[in-house]
Amino acid sequence: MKLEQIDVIHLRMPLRSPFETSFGRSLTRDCLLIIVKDEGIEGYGECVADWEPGYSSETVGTEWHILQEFILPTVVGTEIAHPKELRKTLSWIRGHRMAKAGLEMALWDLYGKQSGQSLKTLLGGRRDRVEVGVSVGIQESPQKLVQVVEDYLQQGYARVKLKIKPGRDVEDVQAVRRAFPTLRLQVDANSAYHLENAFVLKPLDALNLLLIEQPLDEEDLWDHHHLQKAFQTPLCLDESILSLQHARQALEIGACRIINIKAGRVGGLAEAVAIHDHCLSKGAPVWCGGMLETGVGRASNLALASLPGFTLPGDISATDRYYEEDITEERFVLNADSTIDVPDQPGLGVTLNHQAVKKYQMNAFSCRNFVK
Ligand code: NPQ
Ligand code: MG
Repeated sequence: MKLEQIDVIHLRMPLRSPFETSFGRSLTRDCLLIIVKDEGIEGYGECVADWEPGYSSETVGTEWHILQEFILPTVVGTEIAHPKELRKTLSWIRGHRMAKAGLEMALWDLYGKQSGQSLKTLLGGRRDRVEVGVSVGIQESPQKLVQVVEDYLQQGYARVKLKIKPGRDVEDVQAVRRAFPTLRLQVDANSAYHLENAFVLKPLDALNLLLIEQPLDEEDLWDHHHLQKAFQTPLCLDESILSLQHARQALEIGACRIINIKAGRVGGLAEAVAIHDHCLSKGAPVWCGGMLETGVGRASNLALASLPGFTLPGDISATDRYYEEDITEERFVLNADSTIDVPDQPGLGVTLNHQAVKKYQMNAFSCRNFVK
């Protein structure tokens, strides 16, 4: 692949309903759409950084800066034989995994289109459809939460994740558990607790949850070990796991028993597959996290989740969970058995709705190779 031109487009998409987590309430979702061009073929990638640094220190602003000043000048005009090569080419740039992952996704899409293979095939995926669940934001009351969950169950979701925060935890989860005694249920605190106050969550241990996701700070790996010792329910790490090394160390010290894999958070699909392979060899379940992706990132998540070690349902909901209109022509729909079909066309298997891209575009820049 010769990367003759790379475009970066900052998009701001309206959410169908506000999404509240322990770090705030969102009415819109930002992302960077990355388009690589080689001999008339385009590859699409999505950088999942948000406008605000609530989930991660990486934002639209920081990733825009790193892409424009460092990542794109490093790769534009160069020959890249395979997307897996990108990691080494960019290793001199510290951090900024979401920007690197966004570009890498575009290279996987381009490589798949040029070689006539789907991303699923390229990554070693086995399934044609993957089990999915829905992530439910914090609501105004436990009663309202039960209603919202019931609505998602009626739509066909068979696994539900509840967002929790201090003051809105045990009571909310108990209400949902009472209403749906056999529902596959899990919770996500997005780093909102410290070891000192996390024991208020102890009653969750009696609610037969699949897992408790990221209760403590991203950097508190050792405190997660202390907490896991005190809980029967498996802890699952999300924000803490930025690489294969982190995943290996977290499992070794017993900081968690399950890992949430997001390609954006760990620097790309190649690293995500490496974490998957390691966890599979250690018998640790993994599942595919979600970042409110557009159809571009959603297609990538579906391909990743089709690998054999993804044994728990992913946070890969149908398009209409988040967006009335998407930037891809394809919309992803929920099957009756709480699965979504994995795209099987070359690359990501999606086409852009250029009108929608224009509509949601905030800003854009191009990086071109002028040397012939
Ligand atoms: C998580 N995702 O697992 C993330 C959190 C997250 C599906 O729960 C805007 C608003 C951007 C909310 C990015 C899910 C977000 C957001 C990530 C939530 O932790
Ligand atoms: Mg999470």
